Amino acid sequence: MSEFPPLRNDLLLRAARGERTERAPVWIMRQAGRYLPEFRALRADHGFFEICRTPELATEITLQPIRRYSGLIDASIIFSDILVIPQAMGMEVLMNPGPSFPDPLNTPADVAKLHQKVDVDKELGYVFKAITRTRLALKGEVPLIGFCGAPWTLFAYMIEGGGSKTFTKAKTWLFKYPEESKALLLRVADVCVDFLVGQVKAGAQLLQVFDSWAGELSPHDFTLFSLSTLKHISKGVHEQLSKQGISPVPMTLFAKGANYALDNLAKESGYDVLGLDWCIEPSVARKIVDGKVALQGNMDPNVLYGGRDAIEDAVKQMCAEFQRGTYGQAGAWIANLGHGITPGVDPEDVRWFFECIHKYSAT
Ligand code: 1CP
Repeated sequence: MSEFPPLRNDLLLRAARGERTERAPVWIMRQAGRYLPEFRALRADHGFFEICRTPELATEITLQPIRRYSGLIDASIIFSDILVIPQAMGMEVLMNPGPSFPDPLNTPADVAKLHQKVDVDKELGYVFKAITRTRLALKGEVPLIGFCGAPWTLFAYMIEGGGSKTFTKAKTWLFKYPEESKALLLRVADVCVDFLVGQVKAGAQLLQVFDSWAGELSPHDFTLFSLSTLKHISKGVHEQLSKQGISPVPMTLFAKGANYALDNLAKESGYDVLGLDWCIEPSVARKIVDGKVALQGNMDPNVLYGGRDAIEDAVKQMCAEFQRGTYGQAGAWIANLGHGITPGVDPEDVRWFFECIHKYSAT
């Protein structure tokens, strides 16, 4: 492992470990992205996956929001995509402008087309290089988050061949081929474990798993098809790190739309932080998780289109709700949006969001 400069802002890591902090650490999902003119300028000259695969470019883009919002932002997240795992398993993925798979998995027989074993150092070593490079370039200003997609969300892309409104193809697999589906989900989960462990070895200081399509499943099917693989990941990462004598890092699960599962996730998923979307009141979430985990979230990203007053009101409300709790580790909160930031937002309104979090979350 490389030697890295000492961390100067550990708010995120303290909150993730359940500590109540002097103010809420804040970052934004998809903070390096199309709403930033400096991102669009660089992206104009380079393909999406070209950036992901070129450590210099991935580092540069990861640092863009850190430079722009220096002193206001408390975490960086490595620039990459959840779809690098299907690529590592042997699938072709294009970005035009959303993700598309020319050759998706139509039936269980197509699983034979995937690589039998995935050597993450060989297939995803470019992410590890980008992480080490970024961690050095950050000079300890803020911690660096590594991430991957959750098996169910990746499975859905691999079968649908892109985004979907109905998830008909992926769900056909679940209900027509449940055993084959579970086997594929587990294969993806094993790659997730190796990939996340590699990211920690490369320098990631917290890991987030994105189950963006969790809310498409019924509570029963989430338990059956997603939860077991999410647990497999948290357990596998902890076991592998401990076997290799490496200290564990906090893990966050963002299971969008799965607020019905919060109780279960807090009790037995093995994650330190649960990300919330905006469809649950923070005070209700606090009560459900009862101090067992820290929470992250959850302003509706669209409030950022509403102007300064709307942003200030929403942040004030969110801070009051997250901090009202009297349950266990009530103050362990990482401020964020309830999903990724969208392309049309004014970067100066994002600055205002950060400033409001600093002001209203101070205890
Ligand atoms: O052309 C472009 O520049 C594409 C825009 C873009 C960007 C900036 C995509 C395509 N991915 C990303 C980066 C990205 N994706 C990050 C970078 C780090 C950061 O947060 O700053 C991260 C964490 C992701 C994760 C990701 N990719 C998720 C999970 C989070 C979420 O938003 O739910 C998902 C679902 C994807 C798939 C994906 N990649 C890109 C798009 C437009 C999508 C979603 C498409 C869809 O709705 O199906």
